[in-house]
Amino acid sequence: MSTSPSATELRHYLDGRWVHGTGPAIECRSAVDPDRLLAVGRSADTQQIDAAFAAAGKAAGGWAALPMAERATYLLRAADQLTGQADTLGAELAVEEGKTLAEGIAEVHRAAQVLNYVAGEAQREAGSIYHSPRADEQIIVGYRPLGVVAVITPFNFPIAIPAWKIAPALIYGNTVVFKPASAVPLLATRLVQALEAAGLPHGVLNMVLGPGSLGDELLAHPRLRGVSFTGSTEVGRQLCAAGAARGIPVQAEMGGKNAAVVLADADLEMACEQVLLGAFRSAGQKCTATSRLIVDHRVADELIEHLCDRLETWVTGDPLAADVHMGPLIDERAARSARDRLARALDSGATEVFHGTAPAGKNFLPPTLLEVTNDAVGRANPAWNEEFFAPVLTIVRVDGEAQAFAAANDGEYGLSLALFTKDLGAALRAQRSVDVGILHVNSESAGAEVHVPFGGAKSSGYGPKEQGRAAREFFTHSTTVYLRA
Ligand code: UN1
Repeated sequence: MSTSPSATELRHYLDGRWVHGTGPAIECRSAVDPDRLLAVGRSADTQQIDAAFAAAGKAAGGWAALPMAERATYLLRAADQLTGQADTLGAELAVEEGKTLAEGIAEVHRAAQVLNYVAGEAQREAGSIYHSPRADEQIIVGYRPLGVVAVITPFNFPIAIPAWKIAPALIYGNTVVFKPASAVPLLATRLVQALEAAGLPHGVLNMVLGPGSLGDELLAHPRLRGVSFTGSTEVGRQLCAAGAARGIPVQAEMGGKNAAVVLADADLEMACEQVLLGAFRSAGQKCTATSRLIVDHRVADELIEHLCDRLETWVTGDPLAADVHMGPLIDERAARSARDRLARALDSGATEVFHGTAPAGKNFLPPTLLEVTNDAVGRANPAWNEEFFAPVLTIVRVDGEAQAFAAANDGEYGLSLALFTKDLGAALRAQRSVDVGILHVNSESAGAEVHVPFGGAKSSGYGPKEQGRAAREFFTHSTTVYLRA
């Protein structure tokens, strides 16, 4: 094990100060080379979590009282900071998380774009006015912040997801206790630093670092008024239960097992390119990644041949290298779990259609195509119904649109569907019959624009959607005012 002398010191951000942790030791290793220690420190302990909530509680009144346009200025300045540093931070992100440099830089720009969009809320409508049945009265609906909210984020978008939760929390007047995934404290720290450099008042945003178990402590804190979480369905469900037990709203974005449906009339070349991006960019580690390919049997052989040809040239390796398409998984545990699931899938009857190459590093997995049958045996295969969060795509052949949509609806998740067809009618029928929060027609299953709702159906999501105006639903409560004058 090499302990780099340049390992950064991990610190928590409490009431506008960077402080050392007083809990158990924590560390951050590069996804690319787990022997490379990037940062070390100590977890936040119970008293520090308390201090984070106390600071957020103290700052809440003053922050909520500011005009929204003033709150927006902090977000705008932070966005400028991130844009100016996008190349450096993108490279740091690639080393920490393992996605390619291009994806890392794009993610930093996306975080800035989120901050800019959310800041614009100060120029949008603030509520609604209704007619009253009584003379001299109108009914006004306005929005108030929840108070102190917790933001708990996953490893796979180390700066974009924190930005898309923290920015709306702040703009609507909440104060925040932020706990990023333990694997990616560096980019989380960069976001907090950008907001600090923007002059954010002390206590408005606080960050505590540590293992997942800190989440339970946040949920138990008496000052907590709401939680926004993205991560696994298992953890999400626990947070939902804990929130419900206390009567606190929880917004949870959880797992996915997203399909690309390729109908017989689709543009196969385009479908092939989009399926590749959806399944293998970020090594399949997106809740929106394509992990099922449901293809009409009339075009299946041709599409699969196309995919195999393209995967022959798909380079897995150092995410900082220019010609690389895909980096490693986040850590050894993730890689081990994906390998175990793959082995179980093959044992349960899945056929391996393609097995790519990958460097020997512990966290690397090659792109893999599997096929299962369109029957009860195929449906029971883990490759069909479990989220691998890895570069594995499971193919099933179907006969026509109705079978395709039924296959897409099979299972507990309902986040995103990518449909490939030239038939507008088929697109509209998909919207009416497939239970997903996001439907892409002729584009990959991943990707989210900042100004429209994001989130899933069934077990993929709980509580109001994120992004766009939808974010207001979660981060505020409404007051209905009967105004007679
Ligand atoms: C995207 O598809 O670009 O955790 C965003 C995730 C999702 C975000 C996906 N919440 O992967």
